[in-house]
Amino acid sequence: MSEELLAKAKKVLNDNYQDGGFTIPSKGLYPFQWKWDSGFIALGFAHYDVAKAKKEVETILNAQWGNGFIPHIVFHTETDTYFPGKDFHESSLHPKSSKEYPSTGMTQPPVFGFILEHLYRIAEDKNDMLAFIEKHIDKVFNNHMYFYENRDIHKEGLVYIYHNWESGTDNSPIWDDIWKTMNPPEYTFERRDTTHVDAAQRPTKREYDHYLYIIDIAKKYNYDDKAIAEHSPFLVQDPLFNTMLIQSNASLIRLYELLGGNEDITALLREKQALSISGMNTKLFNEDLGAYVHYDLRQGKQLPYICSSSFTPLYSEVPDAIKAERLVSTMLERFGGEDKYLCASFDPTHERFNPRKYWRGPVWINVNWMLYQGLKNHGYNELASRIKNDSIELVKQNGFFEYFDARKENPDAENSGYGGDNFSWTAALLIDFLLSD
Ligand code: 2M8
Repeated sequence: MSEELLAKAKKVLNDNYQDGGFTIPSKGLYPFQWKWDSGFIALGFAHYDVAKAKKEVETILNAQWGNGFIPHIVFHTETDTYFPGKDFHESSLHPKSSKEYPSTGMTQPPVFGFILEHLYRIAEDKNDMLAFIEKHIDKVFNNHMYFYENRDIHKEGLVYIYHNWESGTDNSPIWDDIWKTMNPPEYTFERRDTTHVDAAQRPTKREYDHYLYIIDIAKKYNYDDKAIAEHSPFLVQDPLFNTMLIQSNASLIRLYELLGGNEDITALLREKQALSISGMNTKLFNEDLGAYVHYDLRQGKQLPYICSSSFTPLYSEVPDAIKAERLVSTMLERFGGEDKYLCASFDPTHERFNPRKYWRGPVWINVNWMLYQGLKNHGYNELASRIKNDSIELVKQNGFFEYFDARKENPDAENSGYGGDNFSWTAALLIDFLLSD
């Protein structure tokens, strides 16, 4: 059975791979290269096609800007099946943007540090992979420095995101509080996502108005980080984003040590790492909720909601044993009922939970993969296995969907897989779940 599932997963990835040396997340719905998708996709390929794994990483890193920034979408091809495309984003407004690769002017979570380390773990030919890592690691380091130099405005080790699309968790109910502080114009545009996926599973038109308006503000300042920090109505420190930076820092330190030399770089990374870990614990941990939460820099306060990002610091050295225990009990209490698959993307006990709508409730395989790694690292082997088995089960029963209903008995639909079908990171991470311990 596993063999069959594995073969299907490889077929999804192979079919989504493009001539330009990158992999689309899903046909029609997402026709370009996305930053954090491409990290997870490379991990899947690493198990059976090392050349494609390397190419995926190389291609996105080629699109890096002169200031170390790596964009969230690289528009490799001309297609109008996606909105908003390159003409709306206009990355060329930024003086250091890539001349060769049109992209967005926003980013996504920093995956590549830990992805490079996983590529090394999986590689049979370690020397060959180390040579690849040596060639690319400085680009990833420069990306981290971009974050610390431009987006850590209070020098507390926590970097901001200025758009919900930067979080990766696009329409999370967390952002509803921010939308209440804004009143964007009604844009006229043609939605393309809802021609591929049932509108009930996607953000609303009014939410899209907010998304576009924040981009318009950033464009007004030519995507200048300082101006964005001053003027963007959305300015948030996200526990998932910062965790991924921290976990990637740790990987970079280990990889630089393996390569030898580089003492200045590792010393700098260690200094940033210590600051980031303490920032996470002092500013983003919410004692009452027993979880990490988002911090709204505009309003100067925590956004007190629990979502799957709240538990992802487990995938890092951020929580000590006491906080890790607290996170696990919060997760089990609110998200872990016997009638549910782990791990819903938003608090199932909250009124804003929606089991079918994208990042407002469904289970996502990439978050599950990070939670699995984190729980294992902190010694919660049983819970880690439950998350892994739930992920495999959801894919086995429903197919390689983008997201899944967390309810084991689903009264609303026969198939509990939602969003895009033949979705790349679902396939890629399933391959890793099946082939790694
Ligand atoms: C979703 O986001 C894009 C915008 O980036 C969209 O809705 O058009 C998110 O799930 C994001 O995390 C993901 O990287 C992207 C591609 O899979 O799709």
